[in-house]
Amino acid sequence: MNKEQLDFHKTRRHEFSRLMGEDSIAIIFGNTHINKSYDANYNFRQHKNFYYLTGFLEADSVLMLSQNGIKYFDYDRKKETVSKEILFVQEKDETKETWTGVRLGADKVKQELGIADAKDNFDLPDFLNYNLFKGYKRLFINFADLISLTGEIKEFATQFVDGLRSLAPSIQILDSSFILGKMRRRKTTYELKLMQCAADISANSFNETLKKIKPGMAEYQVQANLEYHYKFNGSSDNAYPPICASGNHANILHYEENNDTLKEGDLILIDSGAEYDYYCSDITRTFPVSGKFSKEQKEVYEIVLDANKQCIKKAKEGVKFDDLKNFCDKVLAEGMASKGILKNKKLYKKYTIHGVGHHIGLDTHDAVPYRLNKELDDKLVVGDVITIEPGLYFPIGSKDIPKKYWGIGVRVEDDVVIGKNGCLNLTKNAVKEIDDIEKLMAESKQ
Ligand SMILES: [Mn+2]
Repeated sequence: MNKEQLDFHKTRRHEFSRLMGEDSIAIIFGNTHINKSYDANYNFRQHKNFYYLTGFLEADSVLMLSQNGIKYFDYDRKKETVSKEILFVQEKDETKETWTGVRLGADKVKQELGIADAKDNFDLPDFLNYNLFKGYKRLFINFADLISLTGEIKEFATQFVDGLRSLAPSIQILDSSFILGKMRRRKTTYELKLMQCAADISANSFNETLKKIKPGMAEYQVQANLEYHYKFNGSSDNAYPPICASGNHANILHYEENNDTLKEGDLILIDSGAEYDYYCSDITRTFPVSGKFSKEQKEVYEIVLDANKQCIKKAKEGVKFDDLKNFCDKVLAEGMASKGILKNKKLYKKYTIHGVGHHIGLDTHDAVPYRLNKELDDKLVVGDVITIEPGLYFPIGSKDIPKKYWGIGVRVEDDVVIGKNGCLNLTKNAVKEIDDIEKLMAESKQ
């Protein structure tokens, strides 16, 4: 881990401890393995909040934090010790490491992760039973994740949950997610660099994939092209399952089957993003399968692209997320009316369906609180990263829409960083102008 990353996680731990306040302690469980079938597990992915605080990628780890310090009897040093941060990790084990990979071990935590103290994770139950709850008023814990723990950590956690009952009258037990969500909302310079990497990998992969699209291809082959470029360029995972929705499938917002065949004259809507160092990107582009938009497809696309560009222009500090959504709907509704697609403007919501966007960061739909929250109203602030993704959807059978538009679904989505006087578009390299799309597709056919 380089110094910049070490400093980032360190400042996150300090800030979290500060926000918890005095007389508080936090126990944050990392992820454990999730079984796929029989003796095979899913690929291990660290819990995002745990990652945010530590940068540590091993399973079965637990972080303890307290501003006042955590008192415990250290049997190695044979004296009472106080520590503001302790990481519990898997113990070193030659046999197990031969099968499942090298473990960092408690001895190297300070040097590698910059966390002051470390213990083997089997020390945890003792720690919880005998040393922990002396003089604390508040315990912060990631409750929702506690339930899904597996393996050895599940045993510790079960004992711990049992113990909570006897603690409950004397200590306030709180979920750690809210404070962490608030912290995760504003991205630091370090995080924005990683998000730009994720966005660049995705944008370039979209441009490369665009060149391969042609009638007769399977949607999963479009997906394979994207994923090849993600992985090849250093992405560790998809940010979410890619949506490669041709024709009328584009009108199902979370279509993930990707098993149909691309047909001449149809559009294909691709909503996908690479993850880079656990940070997500989220792009949607809509391309003509044959390389040229039809007249009707072009009309719909132009309205959506216009809304995308106008909203990006408007997004800056102080603008309310809800106002941005209303503005977006207005542009879409007026666009539909002016082109004679929708006569009764009042019905626009049936065809715009979703909001203008969402926060993005370590999660695609970033786990941050906003909207309808008195403490944090929905005004955008510097360092927010949001998606802007207007769409129009005309499924086959849409009553209020002329038949020639049926089966068209268009969305254009970018990821932007909110600044004081405007925003920075992280995904601007993914082509979205009609001329650029058609030109790239024509070039690739020569
Ligand atoms: Mn999105």
